[in-house]
Amino acid sequence: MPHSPLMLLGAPGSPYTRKMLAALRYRRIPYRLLVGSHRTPTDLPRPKPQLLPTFYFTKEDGSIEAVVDSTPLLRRFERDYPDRKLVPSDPAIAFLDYLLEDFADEWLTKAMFHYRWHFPADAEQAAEILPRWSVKPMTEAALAPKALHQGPPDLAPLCRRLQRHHRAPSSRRASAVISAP
Ligand SMILES: N[C@@H](CCC(=O)N[C@@H](CS)C(=O)NCC(=O)O)C(=O)O
Repeated sequence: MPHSPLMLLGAPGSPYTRKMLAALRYRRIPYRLLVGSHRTPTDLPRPKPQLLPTFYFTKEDGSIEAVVDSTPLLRRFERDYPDRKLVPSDPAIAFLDYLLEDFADEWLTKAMFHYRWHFPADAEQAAEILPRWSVKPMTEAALAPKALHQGPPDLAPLCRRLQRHHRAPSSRRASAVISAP
């Protein structure tokens, strides 16, 4: 049985963090969420690749291991925690469960990001809220929407990525598919 509570680094705006928090809550696995990103200074080890959420497990020798990737992590929890399992015991239904999980894990985020950034009111709200959740603590002045678009050092890559996302033809094609009736 792993150490309790489980410790994870994540952000409320990260769909994979939300996925894992939902699973932990359903399974009633105690956890401690450190809100931040890998740009937040900590003494914790860095995983490869540096993704959110990152879980920290204490190994037998007392050292801490940083682990990412929600799908194998969910399976690890199936193995490590006996109660309220997510994967059905019937092998055929378990296969369907894996299929649905993989589909949602790989593709549902596309719809989520579409609805986060496609409509101007949503995009404005996201641009206002997300940096507060994912970047190291900053002053209100540095976080002001104007500063967000001009790009202070930590936010500039995020702004550039968002601008690319809006202009890319493939993203326009994906938007049409996602929002098709
Ligand atoms: N396959 C990973 C994906 C995790 C992931 O993409 N997390 C995003 C945040 S929701 C991230 O850390 N992105 C940072 C980046 O791409 O540099 C999982 O299932 O946990």
